[in-house]
Amino acid sequence: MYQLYIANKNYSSWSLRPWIMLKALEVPFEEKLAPFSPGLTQPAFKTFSPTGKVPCLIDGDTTVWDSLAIIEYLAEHHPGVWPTDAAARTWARCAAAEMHSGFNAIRNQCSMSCGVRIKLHDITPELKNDLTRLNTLWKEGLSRFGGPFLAGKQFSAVDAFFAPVVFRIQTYSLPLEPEVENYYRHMLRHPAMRIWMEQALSEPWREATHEEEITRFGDITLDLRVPV
Ligand SMILES: N[C@@H](CCC(=O)N[C@@H](CS)C(=O)NCC(=O)O)C(=O)O
Repeated sequence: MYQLYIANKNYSSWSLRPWIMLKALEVPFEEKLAPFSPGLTQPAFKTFSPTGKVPCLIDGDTTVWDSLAIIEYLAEHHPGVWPTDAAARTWARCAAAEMHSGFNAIRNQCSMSCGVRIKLHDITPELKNDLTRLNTLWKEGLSRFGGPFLAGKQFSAVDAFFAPVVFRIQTYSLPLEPEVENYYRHMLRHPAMRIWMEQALSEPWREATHEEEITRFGDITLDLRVPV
């Protein structure tokens, strides 16, 4: 059985991608959750991942690190990771790659913390640009492939790549255009998203660096996590 190393569900956006993909495919796996220790780097992660980062998938003798590589590894072994329709598949790959290498303002100014709600001090021009692009991209996928997911009827890897953004939109009340609201809500209702959220809320850990990142650009208005 696969082993998937991840970190805190509350904070670890990259971990969510392969985790939700495996759940959506109904592929069994052993979840190995390594909570973040204090600080910027995680030397303990080096015991299972060559980069010292999560997520990391172990399949027997094979180690697959980096969320995009894990998704592609899964695509080689299981149907349903990418859409079957060629045009939808190409679009999904482009959008996932764009997420993997871009959207830096969303990533840096709205770091993932599923269990809190934040009022941003302001929407910087860089964040505004990312949000405009996000809305455009989602609108394009939904209108071209008919929804309810970004590349058509089935949840696919492109939705896995944007799943952390869905939680960020919720945390920071990021503005969405009406055409993409239903997608956002549909994703929040996805059974695997609900499980992730429920488990994130019940985590007993707080890590100072992540907590500091969350409040650098805004103020916490609500903390739904179990008190520690
Ligand atoms: N490009 C990598 C990024 C992985 C990554 O940065 N993971 C963070 C947690 S969400 C991490 O492990 N940080 C620990 C560290 O940098 O020491 C991927 O897609 O898997």
